[in-house]
This record gives sequence, C-alpha cells and structure tokens, in this order.
Amino acid sequence: MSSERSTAVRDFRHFIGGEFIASESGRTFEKRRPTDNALVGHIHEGGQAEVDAAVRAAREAMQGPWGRMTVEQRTALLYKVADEITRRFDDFVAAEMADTGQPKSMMEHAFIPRGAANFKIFADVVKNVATESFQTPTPDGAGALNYAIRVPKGVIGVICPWNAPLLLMTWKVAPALACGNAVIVKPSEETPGTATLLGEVMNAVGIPKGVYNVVHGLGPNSAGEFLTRHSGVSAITFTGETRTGAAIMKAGADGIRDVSFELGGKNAGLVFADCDFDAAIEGSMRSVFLNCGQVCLGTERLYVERPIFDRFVATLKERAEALKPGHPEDRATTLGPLISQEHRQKVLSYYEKARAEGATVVTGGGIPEMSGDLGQGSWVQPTIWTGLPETASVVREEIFGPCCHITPFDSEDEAVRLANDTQYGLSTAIWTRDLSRAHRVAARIDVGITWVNSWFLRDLRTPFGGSKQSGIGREGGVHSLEFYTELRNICVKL
Ligand code: NAD
Ligand code: 6OD
Repeated sequence: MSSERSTAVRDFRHFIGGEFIASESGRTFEKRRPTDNALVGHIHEGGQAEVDAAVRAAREAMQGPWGRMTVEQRTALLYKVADEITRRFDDFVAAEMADTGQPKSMMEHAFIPRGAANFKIFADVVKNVATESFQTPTPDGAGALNYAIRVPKGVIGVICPWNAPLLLMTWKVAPALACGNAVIVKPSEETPGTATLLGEVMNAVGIPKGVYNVVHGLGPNSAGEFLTRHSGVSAITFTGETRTGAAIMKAGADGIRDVSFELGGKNAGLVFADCDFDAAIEGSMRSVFLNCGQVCLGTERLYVERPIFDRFVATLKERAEALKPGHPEDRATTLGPLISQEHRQKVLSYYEKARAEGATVVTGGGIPEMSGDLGQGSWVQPTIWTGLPETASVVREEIFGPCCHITPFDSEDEAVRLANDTQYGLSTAIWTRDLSRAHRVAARIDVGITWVNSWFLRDLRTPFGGSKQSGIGREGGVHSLEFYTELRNICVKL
C-alpha cells in the first residue's frame, strides 16, 4: 500500500469474477492526490465490455453456491468481511487518505470503522427481521394462511460518490449482499482505492467469485451510464448529485429498474438562543467543516436566533480560523483539501459569487498559503458569510465546501420557514435546551433526518434518506431490506 507521502503510482484495475483485470480498450485515466496534486494512480476505464463481463459474473454467482447459501452461511461470511476490514485497517486508512487527503484521525475514528460496522449491522438485521403472515377466512371455514418470504432482487448496480468512499459504498454493498444479491460497484473516478481493496478482502474470506464486482470508470457514456442501462442489472442504488440522479433515473426507466437515491442537500442548522452555546458551536464546527465541508448532511445554512447571533458568528469565526490545514498524517491537522482541482474551482466560484452578491465575508473566501508540495493541492480557506438574502446563490445551491452563510431569525415560525425554503430535504440540526420546541420544530421540517443537539450521530437501524430533491427511498435497518429484496406472498389454502 502506498503511503500518503510517497508518490508511487498505482494501477487500479477492475475486479470482475474475483480477478483484477485491465480494460479491454486499454484506456486509463489519472488519479491525482488532493493534498499536492501528485499523480498517484492510473485507473482503468471500464466500458461496455467490462460492464457486460461484470453482469455475467454476477448472474453466474447468483446461480452458483452464493444463491444457495442459507442466511446463516451468508451472514457468517459477511462477519468475516468485517473482521478482515478491521485486520487490514491501516491499509484501508492509507488508501482512503491517498484518495481524499482527509485527516488520518477522521479516517481512523469515523469513516473506516463504518466500513466494518456496515457489514455487521446488516448481517444482524437480515437474521433478525421477520416477514408478515395473515390467517385469512375462507367460505368453507378452513381458512388460508398467507405468509411472505424475502428473495434477493438480483444484480444490484451501486454507483458511488467520492466524499466518504468506503462508508458510502459499504452502506449499500453490505445490505445488498446480506439479502443475497450480487453487486457491481462503480466507484467515483476520484476514489478508486477502497473499492479495489475490498475485492482483496472478498477473496481472502471466501466470498464466491462474481458476488462483488468493481468496474472503474466515469459517468456519462462510460461505465456509470452503461451500468444503469444494462438489462442484466435489476436495481440501481446511487449516492451523488441530484442532477446525476435524474440522468440515472431516465436511464433506468427503460428496464423499469428500481432505484434508491441519496442525493444532494442544502441543510439548515437552527440555533435557538436557549441552546447549550458551546455544544452548538462544537456541533456547527463539525457540520460545516468536517471532511472539508464535503458531507451531504453538512449545514451550509445556519440560522441563529438574534439575541446570540453576534456572539455565535464571532465564536464560529474564531474556531474556523483555528482549523489547521495540513498533511493528513500529521495529528495536528484538522482540515483536509477538497477532492480535486476541478471541485476547488467550483467552490471558489461560489466564494466569488458570494462577494459579487454582496456578502459580508466574516472569514476566509480564498486559498490558504500551504508550504512545499502542499502548495499544489486543492486547498481552500474555511469561509463564513453573513448579510445575504435567501435568494443568493450561496444560500440556495449546494456548494460542498467548508463554508456556510449565517442568518439571524426572530421566531420559531420564521426558523421553520427558512429551513424549509429549499428544493432539498436531507437533514437538519436543531440546537435548543427546550425539548418541547425541539419536537415541535423537528416535526415541521421537511427532511429525512433531524438531529437535536447533535449532528451525524448514526444508528444504522434507523431510516436514512432524503425528501424533495434529496433522494428517493429510505435505507438503514429493515428499510434497506425493502429495496434489496423482493417480497413474495404465498397463500396456502388450508
Ligand atoms: P456525482 O453525482 O458527480 O457522481 C457520483 C457517481 O455517479 C460517480 O461515480 C460518477 O462517476 C457517477 N455518474 C456521474 N454521471 C453518471 C451518469 N450519467 N450515469 C451513471 N453514473 C454517473 O456526485 P459526486 O460529486 O461524486 O458526490 C457529491 C454529491 O453527492 C453531492 O451532491 C452530495 O450531496 C451527494 N451525496 C449525497 C449523499 C446522501 O446520503 N444524500 C451522500 C454523499 C454524497
Ligand atoms: O451515515 C450514512 O449511512 C450515510 N449515508 C452518510 C452520508 C454522508 C454524506 O456525505
């Protein structure tokens, strides 16, 4: 495994039918490291041939031993996958750090452990969830018994983003496999590392060949689109931008393929004057700046009740200015770079728009000075704005960077109205000591997930997903089974 400081250039091949293979076309594209823009990989670009091969391998796997395994056998294997991820923890941390440049401490404490946890939780869910049954009266008095069984849907296409690669990929792969499906993963073109490594894990623990496949590539007119159009793919689970979701939905429509979508967000944090101030600051620091702001659940819009507005803005400014961008392996580093130069251009264009639209730039708004090779990386300053109307583009559009706009509010109704005034509906964080208010406000906000006095506190058994343009469907716990299985009803006349 290449260390983050080394510049070894890796070759990222597809993982199909249990083998690491090159593209038939011989085409590759570059992976550059976000911290210093060094070339760290050549990624094989999958085309129709690789998607066809992966679908064949997955279909064959479903006909083979995998398709005949009992739930106990399958879930025992998934526990081994989790244990092997844990055994190779340092390799996963290094792979994800090289791909995303985010601080090692975050990888170690949050993102990589979730890879293993996802496999364990869904193994447990599948073993412990019952299906429904009804006793039905019949005219002859003998009755009938209706009961449902769950069967795997088939081959699941898993299309992933780059912001938390292992966490988000295994959040889909684990329940899909627990339910007995085979998967074809299309990782983001920015983050090939951990999906590839997971292929090694699958082989090491004896997951049958063809159950887990990875086809690298791009989106439109490449592996991503070919996967969504393939008639051998039964359903598509996708995490990424809302615009991409719309394209995938159109592609899937031809085959009436089921979709599960986790899409963009422009989430609000609501800070009431009666909150635990320090906790609200601590939580907002995470919800704005974690992962350099590249978290779909992040709060790029903060609304703060007027009596504490000035103090809140000043304290958040002080804390944001204390963030330390730097090398991911340095324990002092608290802020990573953006994923790519291209994404930095997008974020900086919003920094520019904010100025043009008349924002007060409380802090940031540019590029930090980084020393040595880091000067070539895709760094941006943590940025806070105030003073813009709700119509401003940085208040309406998802930026996916380390930035937020803060607006004062005067009443609970106004806070709810402001939070809901968006095309998105993913998450909200409410900061208040008044529990009645917390329940009241949470119920009125049109999002899939509301956190009260916390943010990104996850229990994997709970429903997760977005309303409005933030997604379709819910995953997590039993809700994942709804997507990854077909429910068959069997009616037995007694
Ligand atoms: P993206 O939509 O650009 O890309 C995601 C994946 O889709 C990539 O693998 C890409 O290659 C593929 N893709 C692109 N076009 C495609 C097409 N036409 N057909 C098939 N595949 C295609 O998203 P991104 O930039 O990688 O990720 C950031 C976005 O993801 C943000 O909008 C963020 O909010 C969202 N996100 C949402 C959640 C959630 O849970 N709601 C979680 C993480 C990220
Ligand atoms: O925690 C999860 O299960 C999840 N899907 C998180 C999404 C994070 C978005 O960036």
